[in-house]
Amino acid sequence: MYERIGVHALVALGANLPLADAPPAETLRAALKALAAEGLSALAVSRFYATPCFPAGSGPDYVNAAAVLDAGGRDADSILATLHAVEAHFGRVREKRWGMRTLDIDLLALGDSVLPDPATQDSWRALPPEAQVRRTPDQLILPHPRLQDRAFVLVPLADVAPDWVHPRTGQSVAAMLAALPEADRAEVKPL
Ligand code: PH2
Ligand code: MG
Ligand code: MG
Repeated sequence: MYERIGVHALVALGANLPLADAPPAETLRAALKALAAEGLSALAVSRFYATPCFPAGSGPDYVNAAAVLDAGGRDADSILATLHAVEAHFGRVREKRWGMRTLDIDLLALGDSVLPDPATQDSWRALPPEAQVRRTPDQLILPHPRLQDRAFVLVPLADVAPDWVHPRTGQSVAAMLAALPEADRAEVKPL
């Protein structure tokens, strides 16, 4: 397993509903502790940001953050299972896609892995916006197919992994962020 030593998992965290009395930012901090307790320690954590809900008008503002986790040699399915377990612990009920949530943790990338294969990643990444609403992948796609589109993901990610390079496009996080409209970036505000 020597080849996996040092592989990092990039994750996005988000919440737009309080959990019991805890506001979203508190839930994100607790989730990072829970991930560490499950063997996924954060090597770096971004600032926390207030972001308008996407799609616009579909709910309260989110708090979003990103982290670099030490993957500890684990594969993507194992990491994903832990992310889902931590989401469940913090009250996430997986019902409505893009609905409101007390905690969402998305696996954005695992080193330079491309899953399930390059052609499939490319086709999901290239999906036009209308089709993105209608179609949901039934398997894990890495890097996350919408990574390059969303300021609420890229602004926090640029705090912790500006030099990570997308294995299919060759673009760094900093370059993907610079390619977004300034209006999108301006909506993502540090707490
Ligand atoms: N997550 C979603 C849907 N919409 N909007 C913002 N601002 N931040 C999110 O993390 C987010 C969203 C689905 O996971
Ligand atoms: Mg999610
Ligand atoms: Mg999400």
